Amino acid sequence: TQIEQALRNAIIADQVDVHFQPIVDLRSDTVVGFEALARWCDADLGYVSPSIFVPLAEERGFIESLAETLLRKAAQAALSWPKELFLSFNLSSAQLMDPATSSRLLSIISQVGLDPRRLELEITETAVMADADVAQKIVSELRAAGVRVSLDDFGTGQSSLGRLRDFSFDKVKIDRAFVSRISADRASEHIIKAIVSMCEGLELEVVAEGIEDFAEALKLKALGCGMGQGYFYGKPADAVATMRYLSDRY
Ligand code: G
Ligand code: G
Ligand code: MN
Ligand code: NA
Repeated sequence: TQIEQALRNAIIADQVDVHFQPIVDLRSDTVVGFEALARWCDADLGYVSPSIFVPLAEERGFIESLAETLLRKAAQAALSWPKELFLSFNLSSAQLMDPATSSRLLSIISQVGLDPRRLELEITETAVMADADVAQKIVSELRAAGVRVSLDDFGTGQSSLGRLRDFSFDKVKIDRAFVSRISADRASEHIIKAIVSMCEGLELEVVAEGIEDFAEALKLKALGCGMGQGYFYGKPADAVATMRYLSDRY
């Protein structure tokens, strides 16, 4: 198809870019890391969302080369940030089904020179479910190397609390569906409160995604949520704008 060919060309021509969105410690209001988000704007097709082209790349078997390009770029950008900031990178389902993923990712960051302890990988439950044994092996290999792993989009999809028991994660990212409704309905507030309390017991860090205004930020702090991310703190921006964002703050 046209989009598939265009994406292949864009990967070869190094035209798929990576943007960064700040993740903030809500207790101190300081930036602690950035999530890398793939961005592709084609000359003919215009802006194409990663929710379209990531699944396409998986389906057509070139997610590996796409992910490698993106991680390399993201890790390179992270080298120029203050060194305590982490880089959070999304893993796709296909990557979590491939036993070679952990060594591949570790070799990329080692080539670039990024400390594995500064890398965090975001995985969704849907991705874990495809082949739980392989996913578990990948996660434990990465964690053994010092990489942290977070469970993304928590609370949506077929969330099973058993997953939190059987898998070793470092962090849970509460899906923005709950955050966006925190001011409107009490149910979302109770659910977030329960997730925060459960994560305290399990010694997992919690990030609230999709914080869009001050009122939401205040509410999440009051609920004891440790970290936040969303347009209120910063929209995804390219590497140059990200450096500017950081130099305004540090
Ligand atoms: O940035 P945006 O909201 O458009 O992202 C849409 C979806 O694409 C999100 O679910 C996000 O996690 C996913 N996504 C963005 N960048 C990447 C990437 O580099 N790899 C993978 N696997 N998913 C990504
Ligand atoms: O699935 P994942 O959590 O990785 O998706 C991240 C996506 O959420 C990114 O594409 C990003 O553009 C989007 N996003 C981040 N912050 C906000 C926000 O405050 N509001 C909305 N609507 N989307 C956000
Ligand atoms: Mn994510
Ligand atoms: Na998410």
